Amino acid sequence: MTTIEVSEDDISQAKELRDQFQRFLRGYEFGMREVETKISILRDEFLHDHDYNPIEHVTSRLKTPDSIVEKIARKGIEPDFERIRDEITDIAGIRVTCSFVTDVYQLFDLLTAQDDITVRVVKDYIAQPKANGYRSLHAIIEVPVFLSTGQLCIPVEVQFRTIAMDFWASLEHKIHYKFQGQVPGHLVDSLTDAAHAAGELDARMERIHREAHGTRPALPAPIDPRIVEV
Ligand code: 0O2
Repeated sequence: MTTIEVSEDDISQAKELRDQFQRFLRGYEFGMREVETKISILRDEFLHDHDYNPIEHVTSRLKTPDSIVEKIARKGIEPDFERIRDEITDIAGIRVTCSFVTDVYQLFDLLTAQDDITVRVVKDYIAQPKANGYRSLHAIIEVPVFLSTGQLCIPVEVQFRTIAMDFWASLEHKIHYKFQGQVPGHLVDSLTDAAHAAGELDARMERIHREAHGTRPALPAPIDPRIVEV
């Protein structure tokens, strides 16, 4: 058996690195909370002032340290906090599930038009679905977080989707995981068909909703032009 000598210095350096990493991740947790609050305020305001709730549910998650390390290695990123903040933009992730496609775009517009939000990237997989049929509107936004030590600008990935898109993505994710990415061709085809059916269902449900309730009050137009990158 080989023994490894670990000096006091090594231990204190490892502890310092661990503390820095925990501080780094806390910034993301705070940024995520800021964005969650914004979304929850929009939801409450809608409910009270328009008697309508455009949001079905909101979930959020912080990437685990293991998953961050795996992505650093996969993307060949220098293990430096600033580089990681620049290159890994989905450490904090929020998923907003809406009833209808118009709600998806309205919420996106209302959130990204806020003065303290900077939009870094938008990927509109609803306008241009992925080849497998995946649909959702993704935005990487930056939100300021005010700490005792100063201000941080935290990137948060927000995915907006409908219930039908969420149902599809959840099943596709499970199948992808079960087959470790090697999904048999017939299942890939079935999933793509199901994605088209989900898209048609979204359109039908929205038509029925409009017929039943009429057009909802017009909401403000987006202030910032969209940065679209797919
Ligand atoms: P998790 O656990 O949801 O976070 P990158 O993030 O840079 O590696 P990319 O392709 O630039 O990859 O990002 P993109 O297109 O914005 O998509 C990233 C996230 O969108 C994924 O996160 C999924 O949540 C979701 N997503 C994208 N494509 C698909 C798809 O085909 N099926 C499903 N079910 N979800 C998808 P993660 O990190 O994969 O997982």
